[in-house]
Amino acid sequence: MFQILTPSGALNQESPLEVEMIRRLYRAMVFARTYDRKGTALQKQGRLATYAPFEGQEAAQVGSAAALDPDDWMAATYRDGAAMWMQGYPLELLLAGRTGDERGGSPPVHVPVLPPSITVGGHMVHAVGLGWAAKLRGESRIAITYFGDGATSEGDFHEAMNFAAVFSVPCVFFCQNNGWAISLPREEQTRSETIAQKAIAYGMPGVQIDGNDLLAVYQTTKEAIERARGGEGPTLIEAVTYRLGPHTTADDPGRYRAEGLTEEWRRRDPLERVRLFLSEREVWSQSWQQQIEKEAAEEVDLAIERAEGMSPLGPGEIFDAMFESLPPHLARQRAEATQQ
Ligand SMILES: Cc1ncc(C[n+]2csc(CCOP(=O)(O)OP(=O)(O)O)c2C)c(N)n1
Repeated sequence: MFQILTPSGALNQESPLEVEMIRRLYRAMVFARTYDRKGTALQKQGRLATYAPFEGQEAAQVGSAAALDPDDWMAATYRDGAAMWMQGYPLELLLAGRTGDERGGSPPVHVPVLPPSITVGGHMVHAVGLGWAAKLRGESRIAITYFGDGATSEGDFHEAMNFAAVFSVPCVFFCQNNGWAISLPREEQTRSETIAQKAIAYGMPGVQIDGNDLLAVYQTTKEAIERARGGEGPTLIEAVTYRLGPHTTADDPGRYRAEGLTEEWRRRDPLERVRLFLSEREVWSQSWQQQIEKEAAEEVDLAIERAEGMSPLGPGEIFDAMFESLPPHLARQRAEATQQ
């Protein structure tokens, strides 16, 4: 498994990033964790319908998204808020989506990110379509798709991987192997020893990396993006990580996994090793930490305010996002729903 930054903050090899950039990405991870914890709290207060926390997966999401160009496409899941935010998806829309508000799924047109996919694996074929379209149009943008270990058991994974390899589509398949698909452990998901080795069957490179290592994630994703942009086709990255929290706010992981395992992974916290690295170089301090945590909390609170300040939807509007013109039975239901 490829690793650059060890859990104790030491380098196995030269860093692909300057210290100042690592500091910026650390700040982004602090921001992501703040957002994530507030997401869970909001759900518990009944202000979100459901929330899927990504605590423990910040390096995988922030490190990979940092390697993208601003117009590269992203198709991700309900657990990928940090990656989506890094690529420009407005936080207030991520939050609004979690209340069930359809407007949360319509980012501004200049944001190259699809709404989060709840359908496991379904968005992977969309990412391949976006990458293929970019290639046919002679554009230099690539597509990245994020998915979990469980998604690799879906037919969509096979179709997306095969099509991307056959047509040399500029696409990066980024699997966050976080150990579990709800309560199903990765070992019961597939007989393959690794997720990365599945790439061999499709005829593309596959690489397994320490997904809690910001630098390994950044470097590997950067190389995969460069391959894709250079016309060399797709890559599968397996970022080995761990979901420290529950699957969603409706889940109790105590029923299917040992607390000791989670504690073990807490010692491999993706933020802590970067903090140690920065501290060693004297570019981290307690006061800076407090300052960035405060700034993150303020920014997230503002997004919450904006999301909660959106005008309420009328009963007819749930019919409006799917069809250009409503089929007759839905038109009838819409009329009924909107009758005073
Ligand atoms: C097609 C489909 N089947 C089942 C579900 C129910 N479901 C939601 S999340 C999930 C597990 C997904 O696990 P994984 O792909 O490893 O991602 P993770 O949630 O761990 O990030 C399942 C089975 C769904 N949303 N979509």
